[in-house]
Amino acid sequence: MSTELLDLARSIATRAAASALEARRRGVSVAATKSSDVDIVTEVDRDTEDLIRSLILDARPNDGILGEEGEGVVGTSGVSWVVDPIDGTVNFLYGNPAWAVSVAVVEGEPEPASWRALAGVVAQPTTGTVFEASAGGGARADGRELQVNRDVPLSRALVGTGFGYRADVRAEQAAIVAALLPQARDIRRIGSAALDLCAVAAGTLDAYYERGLNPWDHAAGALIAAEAGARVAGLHGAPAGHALTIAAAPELFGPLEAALLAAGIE
Ligand code: LIP
Repeated sequence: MSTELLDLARSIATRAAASALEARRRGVSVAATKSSDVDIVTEVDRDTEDLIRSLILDARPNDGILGEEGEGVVGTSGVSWVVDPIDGTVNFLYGNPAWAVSVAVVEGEPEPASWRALAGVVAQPTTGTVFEASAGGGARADGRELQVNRDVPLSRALVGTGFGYRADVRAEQAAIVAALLPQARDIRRIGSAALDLCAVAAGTLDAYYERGLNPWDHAAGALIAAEAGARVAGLHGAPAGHALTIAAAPELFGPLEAALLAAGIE
């Protein structure tokens, strides 16, 4: 089933990515704000999610859907789709290339703590790269097998992270990254959790962590990173999710988790 779902997810994500890229070229403006005046949504976010939803339900009318921009759909099939139509929305608005369409398929409720991820696709239209994975089927980018970087000590690790949209949250996150920075090779803030997780899978980052992610930010990228050999989890063995998502090779995960705890992450 995972292979068929991956094929459908790839078809939907790549079609949505092409539509979003074309809309970007026509010009983009802010349609509304959400948790703060810098947490923006564009009409392209909404239109792209509408396209993805219609393609899913045309193919699998009994599935559930959890998306960033629309109402949840409760399915009867036991399969749900977790969708971020434009991950890296601020990059999309500014014309920076680090944004992607993220489509994941999970078994069970669309809850990170309990779902079993079956397939995931992250399509980055600005580069044409399509990252994908199915449960037990490995991770690939444009047909190339992905593997995380191994045996990298924290002191030589290139670590990705991201920040929330509320100023009080960002102040707390700044203190954490300030404590981590002298312990790592360097920090990268790409601006898309989905692409951060795919970068760990591809070895263009050694590790990634972020607090405050929504299920749609990490659903597909977490499966891709895990299938490329990363350990993807929260603190103390918890599932990856809103509290914290860490992705790294198994031997780097522990030292990074310990450094984050020592920096005061909770
Ligand atoms: C984004 C995440 C990113 C995070 C941003 C934002 P969005 O999702 O992918 O990792 O740092 O603050 O939440 O809002 O572009 O879908």
